[in-house]
Order: sequence, then structure tokens, then C-alpha cells
Amino acid sequence: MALTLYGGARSRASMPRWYMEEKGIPYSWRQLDMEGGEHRDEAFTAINPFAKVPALVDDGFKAPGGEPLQLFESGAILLHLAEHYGAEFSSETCGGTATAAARRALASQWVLFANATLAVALFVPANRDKEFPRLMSVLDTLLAGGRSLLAGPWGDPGWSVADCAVNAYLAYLPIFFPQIDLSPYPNVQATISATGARTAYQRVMGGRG
Ligand SMILES: N[C@@H](CCC(=O)N[C@@H](CS)C(=O)NCC(=O)O)C(=O)O
Repeated sequence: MALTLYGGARSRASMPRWYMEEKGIPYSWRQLDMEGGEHRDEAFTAINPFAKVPALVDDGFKAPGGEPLQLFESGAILLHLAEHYGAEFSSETCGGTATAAARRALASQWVLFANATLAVALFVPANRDKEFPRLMSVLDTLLAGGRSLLAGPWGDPGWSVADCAVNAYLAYLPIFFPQIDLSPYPNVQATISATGARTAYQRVMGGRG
């Protein structure tokens, strides 16, 4: 079994990379020279025809054509890792199949929220004034107490794929948008500080990912 993650410097590949570092999942890292256009080379578009990173090759699973599984989209990669390598949704660790299914569904919700809602509010300038503060207010309430976003009737599972997806974007804030005033969101600020203090996060983002 071998996992190879393709990414670039300061790219969304830092999200699945952070996940694998946190969970101690062995992987090989292939950093593409994106400034030099390596992501548009045939060797990489054979993995992601859209020429975007991250992409993951997992030879522990077969694609429909029999070749090793190739995945693009950071959210799809995160959910695959959480399911098959992070043991986040196994009925044994979740205390039953219904709970495992609920956890999986909620994890998908948060990963999709991060990539489809939060990222759009953040990176699309027209959304930053209106949509972004609304999201931040709700997140600030939900993040109070430093619990995992997947905490529920089953207790707090600890740092999870949901936290990886959402907190990775929050941690981008002071890096990419230092002009945004985060003082109205103390719990978001605390989450960003806690993320920055994690050893696995520092290993990935030491050079800002
Ligand atoms: N929704 C995708 C976005 C992927 C994406 O836009 N990646 C950027 C780097 S962060 C990229 O590869 N850009 C190169 C290009 O568009 O040429 C994901 O989350 O994986």
C-alpha cells in the first residue's frame, strides 16, 4: 500500500498533508513546480486532467479500470483518508453502525462547507464583505470551548477531518488576509492559535505549506 500526494508550495495540498501528518499515515510527497507549470505536464494531467492540486494516488485501491485509485479535489481526498486510514467512521470506534453513518455524514457536511461555502466566502472578493462576517459569527459560536466540530452525543472524537477542513481555511486568514479584523471572533482566533501550535500543522506549514 502506498499513498502519493501531489501538491505545490502554498497550495490546498496542505490540507490532506496536514491530515496525514496528524494521523501518522505514511505517504510520499511530490511537490510540483507550479510556477514552472509542472502541473500542466502530461505526467500530472494523467492524474488530474484539470491540472490542479492536490491529487492523491492510492495503490491500495483499484479504480474501475484496474489501475491504482487517483483522486483529485481536496475534500474527496480528505474523506477517503478519514474513512480508510484515519478510522474515523468505523463502527468499532464510533460505537455502532448508525453512529458511524452519522459521523460520516457530518464529516461530509463540514468538508463540503469548508470547500464550497467558506472558501468561496473567503477567496471570492465580492463575497468577503457580506457573506464572510455571517459565516464567522456562526463559526465563532460553534467553536467555543475548543471542541471538535464532530463532537456530539457520542462525545468528542478529538481532532477530526472536519476540523482539518475548516480550521485549515481559518488558519489561512492571518496569512492571506491580515487586513481582516478577527477581534469580533475570539473563538475563531483561539482556534487559529491552537491550529498554529499543533506539531503536525507546523511540520506542513513551517514554510507556509
Ligand atoms: N476545489 C479544488 C481546488 C484546487 C485548486 O484550485 N488548486 C490550485 C492550487 S491551491 C491549483 O492547482 N491551481 C493551478 C491552476 O489552476 O492552474 C480543491 O479543493 O482541490
